Amino acid sequence: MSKNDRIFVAGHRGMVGSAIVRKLQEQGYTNIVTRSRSELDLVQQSEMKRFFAEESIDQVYMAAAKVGGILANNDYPADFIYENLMIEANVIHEAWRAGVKRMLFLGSSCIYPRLAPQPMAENSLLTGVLEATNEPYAIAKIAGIKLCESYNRQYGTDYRSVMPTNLYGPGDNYDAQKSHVIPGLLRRFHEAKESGAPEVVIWGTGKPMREFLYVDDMAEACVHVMALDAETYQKNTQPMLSHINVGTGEDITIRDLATTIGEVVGYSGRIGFDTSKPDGTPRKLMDVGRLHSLGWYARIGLREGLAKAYQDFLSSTRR
Ligand code: GFB
Repeated sequence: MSKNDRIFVAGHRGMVGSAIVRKLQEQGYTNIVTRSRSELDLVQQSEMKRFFAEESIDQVYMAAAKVGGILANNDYPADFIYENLMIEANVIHEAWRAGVKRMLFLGSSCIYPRLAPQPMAENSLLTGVLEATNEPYAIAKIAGIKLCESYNRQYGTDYRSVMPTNLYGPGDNYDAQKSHVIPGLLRRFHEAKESGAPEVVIWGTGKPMREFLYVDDMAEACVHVMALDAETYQKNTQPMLSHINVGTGEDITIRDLATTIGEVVGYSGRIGFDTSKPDGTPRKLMDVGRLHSLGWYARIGLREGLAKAYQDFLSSTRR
């Protein structure tokens, strides 16, 4: 792999894709190819075929996906499974057809069984029942891993997969309903501070535990994994268990997360709980041993990351 490779970052306008583009530029990669949705619809196979035939791409980062928080996953299951399956199948198949040798597919920690032993190791995949609120999304992401592995086994490609824990940071979706917990709570605590509201109500019981990774750390892990030589990647994975977890190895209750967000935002009122909303998986802490043995560790702590994310939220309200 060379710094002059033509690298297609699919989903470069999203939180993760834009962080990967920033990280590649920072590390001296000079030939990054991006397309907006209006220029290239990844759901359309014919468009993907034309794109790869014309562009001579060497590497692909698959950061394009339909994503959302617990309620969005629960409310729009058809969109989540259809769009993600189509994007993965089109990008992976057409990249292979055009001779792309190396790819990085990005999945999610929700691929693991709802009650997987904690921390969740890569070999927990397909050992139990998935969490109901995001099963369609998880099935699509599992299909993405299996697409990569199948093309590797049958055609000798070098398609890798990383499974990030819950991500947050600049470029997040701050929608009150459809977002993940951190952007949703940054908005709610900020608005409560501004209006002087005595209480912020968070969803569920506050008892579930989650692990959070700042998106710039995730981008750095992605570039690190892609830059490994093929022998090292293969030595640390297995042909049919080829994905690598990405996380911090530490988790926190949603209640403590809310308290920390309140402190970062500067809100001093009460926290209430709306238990009519789902809790989702009780816990999903990543086993990051495989990644550590490959030489990568997370660097940005939660409080530091939340402070940066809050600044991004504030500037998004001015954009
Ligand atoms: O971030 P979140 O939607 O992702 O929710 P999941 C995490 C936890 O925070 C759940 C609670 O227990 C929520 O009930 N929570 C409390 C809130 N207040 C809020 C709020 O205002 N907004 C949100 N969104 N949650 C998603 C999956 O699950 O995680 C996706 O649905 C994906 O498939 C993603 O894997 C990373 O961790 O529960």
